[in-house]
Amino acid sequence: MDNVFVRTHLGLPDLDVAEWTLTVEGLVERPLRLDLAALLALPAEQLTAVHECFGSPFRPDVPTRAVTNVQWTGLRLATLLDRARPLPTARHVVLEGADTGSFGDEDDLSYVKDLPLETAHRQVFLAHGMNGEPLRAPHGRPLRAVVPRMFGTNSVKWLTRIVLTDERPRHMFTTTYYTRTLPGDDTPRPVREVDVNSKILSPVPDAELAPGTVTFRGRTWSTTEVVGLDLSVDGGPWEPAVLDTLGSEPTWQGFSLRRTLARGAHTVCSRARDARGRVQPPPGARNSVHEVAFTVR
Ligand SMILES: Nc1nc2c(c(=O)[nH]1)N[C@H]1C(S)=C(S)[C@@H](COP(=O)(O)O)O[C@H]1N2
Ligand SMILES: [Mo]
Repeated sequence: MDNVFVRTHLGLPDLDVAEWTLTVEGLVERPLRLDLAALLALPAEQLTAVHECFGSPFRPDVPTRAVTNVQWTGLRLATLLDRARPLPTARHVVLEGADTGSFGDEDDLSYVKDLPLETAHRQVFLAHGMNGEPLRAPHGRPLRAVVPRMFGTNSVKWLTRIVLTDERPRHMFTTTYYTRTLPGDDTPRPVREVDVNSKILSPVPDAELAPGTVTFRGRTWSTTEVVGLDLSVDGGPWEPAVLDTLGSEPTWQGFSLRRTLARGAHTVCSRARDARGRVQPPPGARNSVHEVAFTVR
């Protein structure tokens, strides 16, 4: 098994790849239907991007930090949209997966997400490969959407239908759940762009370290480049860590800092600041500063 987390709302679909097709329909001049061979025949591109689960839509303020970096292989949705030729009335792109089932108090649901046409055209990637292998079933075989810089919930797996519409679809996973009101806003908006966030990977929580120098390491990510990553040891002042710059791809960024610490119990907190000036908030938000407790023997 790979180490990438798996999230499903309706369970895995019973999907026969040989029978599977993808359609592009709705407000388009030329509806398309493609099988996997047709998609694999198109020139393949790579995309490396941070992949983060928003967490439970019932508890939007709980930090989960289920996050990784993935190298995807596939093609840009734009290639298919350009072929299908959206009509001037098309404003939204609806992505639908093959999984069906019950969620909350509704039955016979499928997994549906939507994006503004312009955003979908610019950003959505259609992946048939993941970390150098064909996509595995739990991750959406044979084809899934990937929306870089947006929460994983937007990256529809087992993609079967792409529908262009003039209005947003009202649905469990578009307008009922996965909406939130951000600080400074008074309207609930769909859960899309990721928050500025960070995760300390070393030491792991409750680690018992040998005496000497401790190297703190972790990852940080946002919708734009993270330009500052500060650590605070034992509640002390924030100190800048060494931070990797962002390359050309929408990946996470590494950080590290070495410190010599006395024996005993310690804590370390990480706080990221991005190029838009957004800073991780104190505890209580889903992207609050990350704290890890550990001991030096
Ligand atoms: N069809 C479908 N796509 C889906 C989901 C789902 O339940 N069904 N879950 C979403 C959520 S909430 C996340 S975080 C990502 C997780 O992708 P992964 O399981 O490959 O890590 O898939 C998204 N795409
Ligand atoms: Mo998720």
